[in-house]
Amino acid sequence: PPHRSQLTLIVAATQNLGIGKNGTLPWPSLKSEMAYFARVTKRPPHSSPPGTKNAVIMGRKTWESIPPKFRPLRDRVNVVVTSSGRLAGVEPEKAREQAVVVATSLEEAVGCLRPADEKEDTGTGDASTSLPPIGKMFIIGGSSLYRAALDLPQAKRVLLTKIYKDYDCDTFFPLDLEGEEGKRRGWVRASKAKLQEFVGEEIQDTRMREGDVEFELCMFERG
Ligand code: FOL
Repeated sequence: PPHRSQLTLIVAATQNLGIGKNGTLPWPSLKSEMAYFARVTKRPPHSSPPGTKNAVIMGRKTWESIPPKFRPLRDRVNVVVTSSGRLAGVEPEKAREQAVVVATSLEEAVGCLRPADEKEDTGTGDASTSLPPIGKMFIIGGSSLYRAALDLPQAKRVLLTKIYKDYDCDTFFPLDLEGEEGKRRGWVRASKAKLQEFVGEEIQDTRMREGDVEFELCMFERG
C-alpha cells in the first residue's frame, strides 16, 4: 500500500533555503501558506480505515517553536524527537491523551508509528498499541531532522513551498534539491498533477501571493 512506510518532508523556504530565525519562522505569518500546511498534514490518504490519522514528526526545537495553543498539532499524531527523551511542558503520562509521542531518534520515531504486523513482536507491547491507524508520515523540521530524514531511503518526497522574498534567516534546509547535490541524490521536481494527487486537493495555481509575498507550492520526488 502506498505511503505506508514512506516519509514526506514538508517545508517552506526562501530562495537561499532559509527556514527559520531566532527559533521561529522568518516571515510574519503567511496565513494561506500555513493553512495549506495544516490541510495537507491533516488529510489522511484516500480509502484509509476510519479513525486514521497522519503523523507529524518534528525535532524538539520545532515543537517549542509552535505556539502552545496550537500544539500538539490537532487531528494529527505528534512525534517529537529529542535526544534527552524528555519534553518540557508535557508529562510522560499526559503525552498519550495529548497525542504526543516522544522518541530519541528519527528511526525510533518511525518505528513507533509502524503497524505492529511490520515489526518483530516481542510481546512486550509499546506506545503504538494505543495509537490510531497511521496514514501519511510527515517530517516537519527543523534542519537536523530534515537532514536525518534525507539520509533515509524511506524519504520519497518533499513538499517545498518556495518563498520568493528575502528574509533574514539563521536556519536552513540542508539540501538544495534543484542543485548539483540534489540531482545527484535523485531528486526531481514532480508535475502539478502529481502534487495535487498526493496532497488530495485541487490547486488552481501553484504560484500564490499573500500581501506582497509570492510563493510557489512544489513537490520533489525520488525513486
Ligand atoms: N511547511 C510549510 N509549508 N509551511 C510552514 O509554515 C511550515 N512550518 C513548519 C514545518 N513545515 C512547514 C514548522 N513550524 C505551526 C507553527 C509552526 C510550524 C508548524 C506549524 C502551527 O501552529 N500550525 C497550526 C496552524 C495554526 C494556524 O492556523 O495558524 C496547525 O494546526 O497546523
